[in-house]
Amino acid sequence: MHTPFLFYPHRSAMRVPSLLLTLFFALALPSGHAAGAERRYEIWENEQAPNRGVDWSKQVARGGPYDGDWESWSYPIGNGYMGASVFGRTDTERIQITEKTLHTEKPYGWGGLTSFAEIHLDFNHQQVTNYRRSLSLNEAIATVEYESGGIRYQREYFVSYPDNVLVIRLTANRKGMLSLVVRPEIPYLGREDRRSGTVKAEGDLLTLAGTLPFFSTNFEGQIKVLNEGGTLAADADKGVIAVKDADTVVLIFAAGTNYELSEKMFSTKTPAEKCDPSRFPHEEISARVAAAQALGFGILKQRHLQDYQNLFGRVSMQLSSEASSDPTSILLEKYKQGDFNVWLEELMFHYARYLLIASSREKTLPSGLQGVWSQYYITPWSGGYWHNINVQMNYWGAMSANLAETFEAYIAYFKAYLPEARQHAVSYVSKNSPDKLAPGEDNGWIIGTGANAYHVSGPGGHSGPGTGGFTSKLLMEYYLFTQDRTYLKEVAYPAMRSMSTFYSKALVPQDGLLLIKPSASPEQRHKGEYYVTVGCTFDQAFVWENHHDTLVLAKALGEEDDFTRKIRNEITLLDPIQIGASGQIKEYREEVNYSDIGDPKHRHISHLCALYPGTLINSQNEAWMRAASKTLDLRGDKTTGWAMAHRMNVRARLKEPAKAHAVYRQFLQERVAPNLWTMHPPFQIDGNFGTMAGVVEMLLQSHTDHIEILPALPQAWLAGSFRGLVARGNFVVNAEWREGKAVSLAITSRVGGECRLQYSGIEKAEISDDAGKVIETKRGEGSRVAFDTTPGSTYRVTWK
Ligand code: FUC
Repeated sequence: MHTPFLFYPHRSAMRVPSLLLTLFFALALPSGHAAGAERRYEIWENEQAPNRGVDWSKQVARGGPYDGDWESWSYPIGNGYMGASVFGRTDTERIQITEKTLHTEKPYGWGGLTSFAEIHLDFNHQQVTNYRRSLSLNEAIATVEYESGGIRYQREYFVSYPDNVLVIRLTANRKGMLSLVVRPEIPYLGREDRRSGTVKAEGDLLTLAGTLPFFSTNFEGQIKVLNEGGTLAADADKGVIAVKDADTVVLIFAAGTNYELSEKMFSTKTPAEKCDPSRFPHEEISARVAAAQALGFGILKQRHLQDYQNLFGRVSMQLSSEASSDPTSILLEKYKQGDFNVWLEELMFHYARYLLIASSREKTLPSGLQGVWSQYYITPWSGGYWHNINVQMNYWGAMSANLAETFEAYIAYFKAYLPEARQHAVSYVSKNSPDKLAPGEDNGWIIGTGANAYHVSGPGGHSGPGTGGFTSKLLMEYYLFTQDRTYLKEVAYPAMRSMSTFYSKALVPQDGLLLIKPSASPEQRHKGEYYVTVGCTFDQAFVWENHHDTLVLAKALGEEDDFTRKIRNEITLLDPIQIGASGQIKEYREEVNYSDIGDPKHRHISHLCALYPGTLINSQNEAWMRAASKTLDLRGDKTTGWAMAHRMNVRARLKEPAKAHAVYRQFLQERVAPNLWTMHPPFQIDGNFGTMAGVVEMLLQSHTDHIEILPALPQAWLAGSFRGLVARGNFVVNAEWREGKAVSLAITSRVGGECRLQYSGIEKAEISDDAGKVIETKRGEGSRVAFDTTPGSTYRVTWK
């Protein structure tokens, strides 16, 4: 057992205005980089996405219907509130819309995401040449261009976050050549969930509106059709608008429901009482469409770019690669055949940053199992927030990839479900440790595995209450990365402390220790049944993590009381990590040899959560590190998408670059579709986000009390650079390396505090401040130095 690490000094963490930050980054660019010389990333094809329709006969993880063309070929755009999947077709274009709050009952009876709308654009362009469709990651804009009948047609699509609308602009290179029918559809009408709705066409407006009775969700979408030149004809009976002979057409689409994120959503037990049936989103959507129309296409696009690029432009990362000239599907196919083009490894990283921005923003709900994209009637696993790894993985890289704002969606969600999670704690304690229930007082909070916009489950079944610590870890990380003192006081410390309160009550004395009972390592089975036990590593380790983090935060706030003393004692009685006879980290206390209990190749590696995302297993304990490595060797990499992503992060923390890179390669070969969505299978976005975190973890680590540069750099990435990655303590790191060695390194301190760096040879380097003055540093153990920083200043390392 080692003592809690001392983390960063306390400083005010007021947000630094983005303009200033941009300036810091520009100034902090390592030599050899020119500002503005960013790489262009896009996914593209010179073929349309196929659209063969859905296959009802294929069940996908309790959801359906399956649509392989949507899953593999459509291009996703989104703004956190809604997502659109664009096919880029020339006969009939298909744009499938998802809005995060529209849920049906199934698959579990507590709600699941369901498709919101399909927008068809009938062009009837059958013969086309010079076709190209693309999704620019630098701009978050999808484009389609082609020629037909001697005319060149172009389309642009984006979903604006600031204006919360989908915008599509259609142009042709000759006036009066644009004719199409805009034909929206409410999907899955007439099915057993009894959703009702109509599509109305009037003037230049199409309105889709209806109700999904399960949660009394009233929904509405509006499409404004704005033509320059030509004519519009609304067909009220068919619910379509025909555009004839226009020069340019702009479509503005807004969507919404009467859902309101609040405590009531989770505490109300009668589903039909969750939304207010007397509230309709009509006026709000009309206002949004009107506001967007008033801005006009040019300004909408400018506002979209400004918003998006402020986030996406913060980071650059180049590995030893050159842009490929192959269409994405060919690049991927070649990679699968063994042409390991590093460009794809780099592109995937940036694509995940794109997807995170597109699926999770402040004031939206968090990114779900499929982000913000679901064409399904019943989305696999409800499209929900699965708290035994999936939703956490969605945010593992958010902070280090300089997108902490995207996690604000989860913080708001957390605040809304917290009262219900407190009820879950009361139920759990009443049932399992009734003598510890403190009526009317805080019994802590706990969340189980399944959750979504309308529901959070309590713990139990196949996953033990470690799911709570797994979740609170994210709340902790947000503080460690941002150093936001207000958040620390108002959210992080109360949340961590209250989770510790729950754990303190859930621990049961046994054999001189304190153990979680009942306890379960997520989804592991023994002899066909979920295996429920006492004190499995997953549960014990997350109690350790949460107690430890609570103590770190208490120290940051200068708090010390009976409760902190109590958990400081408890932490010594957890015995969370044990090494077994095969040299493995035991998953269970009662296990002797590896896989005595459970599936030896199980996708979950829950006992290694103590290494990633946890910190309990770290390089201060080499025996544990060796055992963790051995465990992974035994478990193997033949597994599902997100499970490979977890292995990649664990290998990075073990500083096993070759193995981390090997599992990333295998993931790219086996679990990626041509639109670069990643497959469990089916499509789950956690694999995209988990590997993004993995790439950062190979280049930069800061989970102990030092920032480590290039901790797990594989052979294939021997030269490269990154700019804008973030280390805990809110230090922005830029680095460039050649032949595996850093040649430049600059750290921008956002909030001040002591910066502690570890890198081979750094003790012999000079570190200078903004004025170019060499600063004093303190030598640490081995290749470590520490120095004080001033908020906003950049420190450059010069190798001697
Ligand atoms: C967890 C995983 C499954 C799947 C589901 C959504 O239960 O064990 O593999 O990812 O979440």
